Amino acid sequence: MRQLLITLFLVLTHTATAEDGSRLWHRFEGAGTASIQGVKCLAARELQSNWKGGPIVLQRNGGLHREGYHIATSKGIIRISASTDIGLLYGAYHLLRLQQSGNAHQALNITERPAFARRILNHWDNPDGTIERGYSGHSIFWENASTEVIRQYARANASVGINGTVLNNVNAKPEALSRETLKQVKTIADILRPYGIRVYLSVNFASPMRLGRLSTADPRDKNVIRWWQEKVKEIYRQVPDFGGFLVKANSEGEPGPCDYGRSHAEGANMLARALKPYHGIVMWRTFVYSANDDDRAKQAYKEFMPLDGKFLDNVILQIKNGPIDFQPREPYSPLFTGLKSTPMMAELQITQEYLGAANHLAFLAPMWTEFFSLVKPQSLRAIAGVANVGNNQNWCGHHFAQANWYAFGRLAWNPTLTPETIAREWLGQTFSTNHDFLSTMTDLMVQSHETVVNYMMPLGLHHLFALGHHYGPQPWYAAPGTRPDWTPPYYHRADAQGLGFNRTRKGSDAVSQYPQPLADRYDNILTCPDSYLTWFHHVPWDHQMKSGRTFWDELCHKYSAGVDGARKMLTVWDGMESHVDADRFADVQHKLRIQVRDAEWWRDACLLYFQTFSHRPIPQDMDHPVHDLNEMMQFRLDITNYENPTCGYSR
Ligand code: GCV
Repeated sequence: MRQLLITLFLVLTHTATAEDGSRLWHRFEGAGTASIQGVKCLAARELQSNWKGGPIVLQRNGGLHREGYHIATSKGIIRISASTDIGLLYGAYHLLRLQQSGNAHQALNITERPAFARRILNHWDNPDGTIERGYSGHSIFWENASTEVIRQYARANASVGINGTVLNNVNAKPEALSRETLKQVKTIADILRPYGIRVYLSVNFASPMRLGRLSTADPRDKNVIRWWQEKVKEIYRQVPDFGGFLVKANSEGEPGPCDYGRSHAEGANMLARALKPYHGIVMWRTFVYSANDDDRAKQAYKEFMPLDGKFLDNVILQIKNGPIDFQPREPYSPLFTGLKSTPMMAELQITQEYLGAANHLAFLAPMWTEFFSLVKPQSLRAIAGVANVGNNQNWCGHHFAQANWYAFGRLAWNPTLTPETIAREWLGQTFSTNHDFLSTMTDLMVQSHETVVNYMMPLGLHHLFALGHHYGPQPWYAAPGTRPDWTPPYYHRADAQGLGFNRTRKGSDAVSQYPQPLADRYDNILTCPDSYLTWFHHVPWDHQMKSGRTFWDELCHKYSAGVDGARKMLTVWDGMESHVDADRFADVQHKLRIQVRDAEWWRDACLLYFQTFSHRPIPQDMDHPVHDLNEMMQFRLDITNYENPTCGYSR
């Protein structure tokens, strides 16, 4: 009974018509009115229900890419052609997107195909329903899963071209491969399949021991090899189009091949051989670091470059966008330009682990297009995004966090889209097509990421977060006994001379992992971009910046600009009331107020703390801190509930 009630609740919360954000960007009002002819498929049904324009014909065209489509208007009829049902579905969603964003009136002649073959969400969902770094309730897959909610999830993904999903946390429990779990995996796969989405699983490398009761998980052991072959066979019996495995090995305490003196390549290849007969792949993560190295930023490169060319062709190395860990801004991971003979995929983080969780408005398309401006999409085989989806009414915890799910899908389909285009499309479908609303809010969204970087960690600063929750600032945190690379001073290195990690040739030499001319550019303090300055340099407090200010003054101005930017977002939103329904208006306003307060908290904590090293005054022409350092250092950052707006402020 309880199960039934919970399921009913979940369905209702995700399908209600109240303005709670549950409809995402699919806010089709009223029934479809058009004549839809041709191929009978899901695309036809979607158009039948929602398209309000002229007649449409769906037709086959075997010459098009498997997932591509062509849309053309001729004599008042729109024709969508594709070689598969999925191509037709993507074409239908393209048309509906044009309709919802007010752009369906002109004659159409559109040909599309995706840039990446695999466009995958990674869910860090645990079997008990909790989500690691999730800020939007519990998992929609595990514990009280609802078929209708999963179907709506599939539809949302398909509408932006996402075609794969890893259902469980990379910190994987061996039980992810139990018979019981695989039954649920089959159920989910059956719901997702009509939407062109394949399922993948994260696996624990020690599963043969913990689940299969073997005495080892050594990838050279015959019994281990057989165990994986049998397990893979069992999976494909249930899910014939299963995508493959995602593996976090020998990272943050997870088991892996190095436990047996074997390399990452040996471990990955053993799994890849088991998957090969079924066309499955292994996505092997490069997120590795140890406490003993002089510079965490260099470690993945050092460990994986010697293995270049040693992986089988159905292994893809999954590399986080930056060399450390999804910081608000990082230079790209040098593995992307270093590896020459190994398939690679980028891992982006949609969930805002380091960007204000579900409390801050931070549109991430600008960060991701910045990444694509340096890492050529053609060099990548696939793309993954760590999902921000949970069972909260609005799916993502913040109405504007939905835009990051949307943007990930759109960029995975076409990484040359601009943040402006994506923001405008999303706003038009989600809120209003009013011209003033669209132009004002597009600007706000596009600037929001820089605003957050400014009030959290400008000028290349990184990892100033409190240990554990990664929400608020604790640049001073260095409790005795804590691993140095888990404390902020390891990264900022503040002292009487200046601030920042010296990664130049005279320092840790991380710059040399980049190709020329970038290595030289980053190595020289005069040519290094301001945005990466303290990432690569220990910058003297009086260093002359390009702006003419000293470094200390520039730092103060950046923090101040961040707070001003957050305040401006709130003011701009306040002016949008007439364009937005009352519920979502109030929700967003409430979150923006938290964001302003958090921005002040970041500015004050960081500047007051760094001032104890710089011994320089905060410039007169900017707002001065409203807190006092001792007071800030006593705040208890007890964030167990990210929806609690007082988080970070309790003593
Ligand atoms: C899933 C960071 C996060 C962890 C995460 C890890 C990873 O360290 O804080 O929660 O674990 O990255 O990406 O594996």
